[in-house]
Amino acid sequence: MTEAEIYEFDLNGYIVYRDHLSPDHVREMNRILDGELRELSHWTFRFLDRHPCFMELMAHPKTLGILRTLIGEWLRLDHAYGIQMTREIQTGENLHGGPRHDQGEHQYQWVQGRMYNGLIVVMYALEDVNSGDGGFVCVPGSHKANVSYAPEVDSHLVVNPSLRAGDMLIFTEALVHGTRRWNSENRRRSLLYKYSPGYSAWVDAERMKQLEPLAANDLQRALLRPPSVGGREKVPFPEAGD
Ligand SMILES: O=C(O)CCC(=O)C(=O)O
Repeated sequence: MTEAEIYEFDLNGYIVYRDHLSPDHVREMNRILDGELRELSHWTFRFLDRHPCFMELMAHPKTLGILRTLIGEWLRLDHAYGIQMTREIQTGENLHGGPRHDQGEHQYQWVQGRMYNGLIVVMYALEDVNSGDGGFVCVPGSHKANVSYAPEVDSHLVVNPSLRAGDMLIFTEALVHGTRRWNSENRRRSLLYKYSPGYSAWVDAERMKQLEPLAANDLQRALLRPPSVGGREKVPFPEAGD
């Protein structure tokens, strides 16, 4: 991450990388998902096991380079799911997360000149989101809030970032964030990959075991390792992600 990117993430608790995925890449993933999700009626869906391209995206070199700054050398994939929203497929509006939430797992700290994060979410937009469409919302800067106060989801403190298909939004779960009703004629479709430090887990790591046979190389296998400290090797980061 550049100094400017670190400044932005530190300030807001989230950052958007524009045009992170090419239009062809987005088109191909949408084509695969269109074939897979015909009967979708719930706003979330599983996708990692639907095509090898999603395991490859888990290990996207440039994304891993950013995560290396945010989480460190021993990171792991904690879990992943997709979100699809339309006027018909909705979820309850909510805000959640925040510093020290979930038994202290949601954390954001600076010690000796570098940052430490707990669970980090990488959200790839596969469709455009205009501000006001709804979907992902957050309270910028709330990952550093010192007052235990929960704003309402329609508070003036809440923002609804606009995204173009191919953009990547990264946020810490220590940020107060959530979902607003989807208001657009177009659908929302996002892929969420959630990464943890190597020592911790948010979901039951047993659940991720079933994905291990899908790993196509050492890097993917390393990212799917269950949490531990002792004997853990660093992630073999690809060069383009340095
Ligand atoms: O993207 C959204 O609508 C909400 C995501 C969320 O709440 C989460 O990742 O914890």
